[in-house]
Amino acid sequence: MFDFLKKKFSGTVGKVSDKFSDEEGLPEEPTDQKEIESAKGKKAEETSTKEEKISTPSAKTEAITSADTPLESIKESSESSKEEKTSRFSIFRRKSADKDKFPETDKDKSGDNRSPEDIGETSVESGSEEAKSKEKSSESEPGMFGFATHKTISQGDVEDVLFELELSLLEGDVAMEVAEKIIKSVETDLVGRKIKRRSDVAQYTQEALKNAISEILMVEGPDVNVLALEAQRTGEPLKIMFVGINGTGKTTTISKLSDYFVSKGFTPVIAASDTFRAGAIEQITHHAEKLQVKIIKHQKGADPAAVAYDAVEHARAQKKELVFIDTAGRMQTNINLMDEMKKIQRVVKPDLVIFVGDALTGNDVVEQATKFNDAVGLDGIILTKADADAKGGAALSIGYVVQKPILYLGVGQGYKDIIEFKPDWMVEQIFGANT
Ligand SMILES: Nc1nc2c(ncn2[C@@H]2O[C@H](COP(=O)(O)OP(=O)(O)OP(=O)(O)O)[C@@H](O)[C@H]2O)c(=O)[nH]1
Ligand SMILES: [Mg+2]
Repeated sequence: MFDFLKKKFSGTVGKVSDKFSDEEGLPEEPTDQKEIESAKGKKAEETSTKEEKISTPSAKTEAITSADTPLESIKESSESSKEEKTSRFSIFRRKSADKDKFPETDKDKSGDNRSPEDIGETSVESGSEEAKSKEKSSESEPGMFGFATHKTISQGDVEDVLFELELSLLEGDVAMEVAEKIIKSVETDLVGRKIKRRSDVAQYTQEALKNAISEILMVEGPDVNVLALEAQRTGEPLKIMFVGINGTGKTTTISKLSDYFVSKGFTPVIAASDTFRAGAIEQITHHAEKLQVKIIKHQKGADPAAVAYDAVEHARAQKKELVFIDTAGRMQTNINLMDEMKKIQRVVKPDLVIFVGDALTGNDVVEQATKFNDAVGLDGIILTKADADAKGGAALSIGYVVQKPILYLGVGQGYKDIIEFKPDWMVEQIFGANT
């Protein structure tokens, strides 16, 4: 489902690693027992500094095998990225710098109590000193006692690869602002990091990409399961209105969710509030009968708000927990139909307004969601046809751009073809070794 993104990100890991593959002086892996122990200790320390779970360096190295050939593209150095470096990753950076200090025992042995800062080991994070230290980044930096050779990742090491990644993301229907955020975040995370062995590069790049994607996908929103349980407890039905343009899958999604919640022991009622399109009432009636779910319907052309109102009254009277309001598809530019949707909202006051969008339409679906959000205020998003979407750009972008979470993904035409969307799941789909 996210093969395109998976391939591009793993390609990026490979390309950044390739930059360091010919470097002399960097060991491939820890060589002696002492170094292995020290690496283990540092790894544990690093893991505790981040909320993100990180897999082992060897797993990360496997992930780079599908790297594709770099394009011959070079981007001019951007000034703005330098400002970013002191932003939200500064705490992480400080910790990262700390862990690069030499082991206590070695200092004691030598009697040299100078801190790494004293001997210029940690780059000075200001002004021209910083710029200089970054420029010479690919040079070998000998450690205090000669055994700990390391290099620092510079902007020059990553900018062409990241520029290429940005282009790929745009090609994969990732929204411009999301692609830019990913690139900035990865650059901020990587530039200035010290590496002691080549395998560090793959690991750090993968971590940086994972951090960026996790942050993009982290959008707070409602939990429909929790709200349904709350409705069961209080006896006041949970009213959900589904909106979107024509043919995105609203009616199908309502059928899928009806089936899902029936299987969980709830009793939904469907409001056939698409009184506009020919055949719409028959279509949803067919699904309701198949699923044995109550449907409230009026004649074609009737007031959709009145249908929704009746469905809510029925649910209240019969102590049913859920009201799913189907609505006619409408273009965000159709003022009359947009006003009709607002009328349903005024009359019924739905607890949740969910936008149903077609993942295949890429950037368009993000634009549509933005318009619907402006018109009625969305609470969540369902992306359909994810089963046929090879790019994944809409899934990556829509929640971040609209600042409403994706709640479910439609993954086929059958009633069971719906999955709850969890950011961690998508991160795993993109970066997991076995997906
Ligand atoms: N492959 C795939 N097809 C889907 C999915 N969801 C819906 N569809 C198909 O998309 C088509 C349109 O679905 P509908 O549910 O009628 O869409 P709608 O939004 O209600 O359309 P209007 O009522 O015209 O606005 C149907 O053929 C569905 O089977 C999905 O997740 N995957
Ligand atoms: Mg429909």
